[in-house]
Amino acid sequence: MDVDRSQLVMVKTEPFNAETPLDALREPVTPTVRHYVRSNFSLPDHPGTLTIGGAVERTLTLTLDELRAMPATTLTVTLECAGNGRIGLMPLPTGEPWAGNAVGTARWTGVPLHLLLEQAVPRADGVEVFFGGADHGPYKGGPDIAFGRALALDRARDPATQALVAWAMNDAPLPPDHGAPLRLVMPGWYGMASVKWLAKIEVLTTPYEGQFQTKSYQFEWPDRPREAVTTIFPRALITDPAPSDTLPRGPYTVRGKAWSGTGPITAVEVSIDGAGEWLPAHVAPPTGPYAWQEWHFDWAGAEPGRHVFRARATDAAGKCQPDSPAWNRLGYGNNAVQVLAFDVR
Ligand SMILES: Nc1nc2c(c(=O)[nH]1)N[C@H]1C(S)=C(S)[C@@H](COP(=O)(O)O)O[C@H]1N2
Ligand SMILES: [Mo]
Repeated sequence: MDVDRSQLVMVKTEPFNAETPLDALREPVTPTVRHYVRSNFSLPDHPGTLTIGGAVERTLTLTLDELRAMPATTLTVTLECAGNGRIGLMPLPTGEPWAGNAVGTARWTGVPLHLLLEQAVPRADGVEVFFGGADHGPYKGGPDIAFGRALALDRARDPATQALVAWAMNDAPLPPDHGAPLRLVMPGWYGMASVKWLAKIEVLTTPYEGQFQTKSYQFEWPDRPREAVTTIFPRALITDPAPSDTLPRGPYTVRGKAWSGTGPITAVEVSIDGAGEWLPAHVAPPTGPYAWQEWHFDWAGAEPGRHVFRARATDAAGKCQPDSPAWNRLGYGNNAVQVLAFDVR
């Protein structure tokens, strides 16, 4: 299958990491070739089957055709990398220097995870479910390791989690960069939980302690105990104007997207030139439980010169965005309010 990487904003060529271009973020669903890519290793060969084993009554090995023949669900999901916005942290943590657009929304189609687990029948001593990717390589000068993540068994088997073993993205087979031929999609969680090139599901009787579970994707706060990275924090993104745009004098409609893993978004507010109060923007109703929402603000316009917009989102859980990022050693979860400068001429 061809890999078209020409329409992304490059962060690293190998392994390939790239952001969604801003104009693609104006669309309700991100076109596949413009959806950000985050990979820890080079593109792997996938065995072409999915094995479900470990602490189960029935070990299953399913072919792609068998998976495609099972009842499928389609869910529109906003995926964001936990490292998105890392370059806003000072001092700059190690890790990919993501600006702010390692986010995208796609329609994912696949088998609900709970149906697969029900077929395998987890044993009573199961505590977690491990998801193994086919990708691997030497990691940070150490030995060869593979990408893998685990979820609590109760969460993985709960239909309300709405996790999918997806075989289609935007109504077409998954492309190589997004996990062909199979991936997990864990709605509402930062992207690391959505294991690509999924080859193996294993019910575990003890907690998984691999690199990408207990060392990466941890908030290491300077002033309080570490926490695992899980659900996406609320964020409002301004998609129009673009940074450093020059706008004509007169009224202008500011537009953007807002999302949260504990959504829906209940309010977006805008601040202009830091003056006065935050003003309410119009927020569109959610199109699904895990998809971003569009918002806009009708602005009367301003005098010629440089101006600054800020936008902030509040979600159904009452979570809001901080004015400045909460620094953590590995640079995750920067959902500080965006500050966007532009000119009026
Ligand atoms: N097997 C595997 N799955 C993976 C990764 C990876 O490196 N290997 N990266 C994760 C991270 S950190 C993110 S943000 C998402 C990105 O998904 P995308 O490339 O389809 O946008 O994939 C996740 N799944
Ligand atoms: Mo990520």
